[in-house]
Amino acid sequence: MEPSANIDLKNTVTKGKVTGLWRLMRGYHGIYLAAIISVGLAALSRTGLYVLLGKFVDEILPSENIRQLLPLVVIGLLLLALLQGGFTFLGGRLAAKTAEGVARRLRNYLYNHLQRLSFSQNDRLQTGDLLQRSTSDVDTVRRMFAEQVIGIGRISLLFIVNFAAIALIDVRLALISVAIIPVILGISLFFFIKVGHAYEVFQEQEARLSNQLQENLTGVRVVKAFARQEYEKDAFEVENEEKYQRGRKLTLMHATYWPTTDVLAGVQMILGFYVAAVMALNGEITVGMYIAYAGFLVALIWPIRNLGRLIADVSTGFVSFGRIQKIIRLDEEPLYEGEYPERPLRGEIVFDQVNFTYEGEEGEVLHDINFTVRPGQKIAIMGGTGSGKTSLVNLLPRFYDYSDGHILLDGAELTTYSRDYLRQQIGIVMQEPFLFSTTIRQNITYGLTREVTEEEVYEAAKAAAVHEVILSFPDGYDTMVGERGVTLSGGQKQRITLARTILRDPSLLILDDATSSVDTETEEIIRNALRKLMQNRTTFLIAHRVQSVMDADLILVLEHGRIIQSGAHVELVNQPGTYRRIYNLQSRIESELEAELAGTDVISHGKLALAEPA
Ligand code: DGT
Ligand code: MG
Repeated sequence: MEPSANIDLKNTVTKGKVTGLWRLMRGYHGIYLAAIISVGLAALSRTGLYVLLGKFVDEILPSENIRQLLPLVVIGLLLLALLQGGFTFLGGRLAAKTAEGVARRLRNYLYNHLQRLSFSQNDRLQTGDLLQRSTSDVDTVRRMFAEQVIGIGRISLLFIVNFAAIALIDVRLALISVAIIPVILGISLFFFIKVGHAYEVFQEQEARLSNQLQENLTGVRVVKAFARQEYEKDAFEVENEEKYQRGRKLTLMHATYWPTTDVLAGVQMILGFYVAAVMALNGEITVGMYIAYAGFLVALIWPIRNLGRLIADVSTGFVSFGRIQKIIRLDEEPLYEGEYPERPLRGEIVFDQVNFTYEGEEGEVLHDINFTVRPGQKIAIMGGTGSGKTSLVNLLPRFYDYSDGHILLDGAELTTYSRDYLRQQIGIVMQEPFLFSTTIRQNITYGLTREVTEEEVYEAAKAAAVHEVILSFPDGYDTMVGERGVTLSGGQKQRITLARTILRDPSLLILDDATSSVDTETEEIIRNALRKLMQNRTTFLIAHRVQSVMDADLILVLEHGRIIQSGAHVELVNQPGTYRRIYNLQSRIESELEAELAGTDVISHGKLALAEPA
């Protein structure tokens, strides 16, 4: 039976590293044990082969039945050789099965886990780092099971079996045969730990280099615009030189290690052969024993040189596993915890002395926010950059939870609703539009839980004033977006994400600067189309143009996380304050612009001149 690909790792592998790895192997323990037993049997078969060879020389060769026995011996030797090969193969297969299974488990888990991290956790993580941990670190753990642990098992078993076989011939000979081995092992351990460090700095440099390359490729327009090609080329050469130096050092270390241990292993072998030969001459051991001994000795010494490498690699496997554990330990956002009412949201919202601070940061981003929204109302939020507009609306789908005060949604505290429900009910057009590298249609229908007709998709696109644009692309709605497709302008992206949200037909709508990248005329079209959509639907609208917010039921003006003004347009323009100032400024620019376009020369005074007078 295949062990399950998905297990909940959260509560199992976050303990110690050894317990973690052990539990990660759930379902594979038997398979891995079988792998190690196979490897042991392979070692025994090899030893058996030399035992038989020794017996052949000592007992069968001198016997009178040599002619009858010879075929049997040959068959026996062949069989043992086959067994050795077969068991080695089986051990490798079983170890690989375990390694691949464990790696698949880790990858599956990490993928799901990363998707479920809370927003605040995501803010702190770096994409590159996460990628590294879910690919290269997982691979290091995979290799630990596929190659290193099984390799250490193989070498240890070979050592034990062959040492025992030599000891059965003669204990003194056995001791002499391993005299230099502690030295070889010591050097090997020392070397591979050093190599491990050198490899690490080499890898770091490689990462730096590819980072630089990637940044230069994505930022190639900026590099060219600032005529910095030469500078970037030099900077790259410096880093590349560093990588060359580190790579050379690494190669040099290897070039020293293998010949050194070759000599030491050679000395050990000569020592063994010499002592055994003397013993054979003195009649202490037979010629057959000598031949068998030669076979045992080779299997005892050569693999030892690799043991240090395997042990050092296992330690990097542990480091990688520790890095993965750190990610697994991060808390997931409990998406389904809380109420999931059957009915859609009505959209009545009360903010009552709400304060908000980003987790792990100093300083409140929102202070003492109070306002009330009746179902179906339109609330506009204005305010300078960084004043907290996005932070405020992000509280509603519970991307972040407020620190103090209350938010009542349809009469119940916001935090009693499940996040899943809120995100199904609330449609949000985010400030930074994001599209996936797939077709425009799939981008618009993304995340829908119901079937939609082609007609509905078109309607949504029309409401977002992007239908015509999409039709002008060669493949229409099937046009690919991103690197292998069309490159969209900021405003086009924004309108496609707007269509995506419109199609979801949410009970509560949030438009975070949803028309910031479109021209005034297109904005006007969108505004008219949205008017129908916003009817009877509570809508939050973040905008910078007074034109967009004028007809809102309630306008909130934010400054440094506080509401400094609130009310309808008529109230606000009739009181001194930020709103009136913005209103006057924007009206003036607009009328001057209109005058300019009409050809009247009223602009020549001062800074506001938008064009050279004719
Ligand atoms: P905008 O979009 O430039 O017009 O500005 P707002 O009004 O949407 O500002 P907002 O809410 O994005 O930022 C308010 C403050 O909160 C600002 O000091 C930056 C900080 N902030 C925004 N997003 C995050 C976040 O995800 N994590 C942390 N720690 N701070 C954030
Ligand atoms: Mg914002």
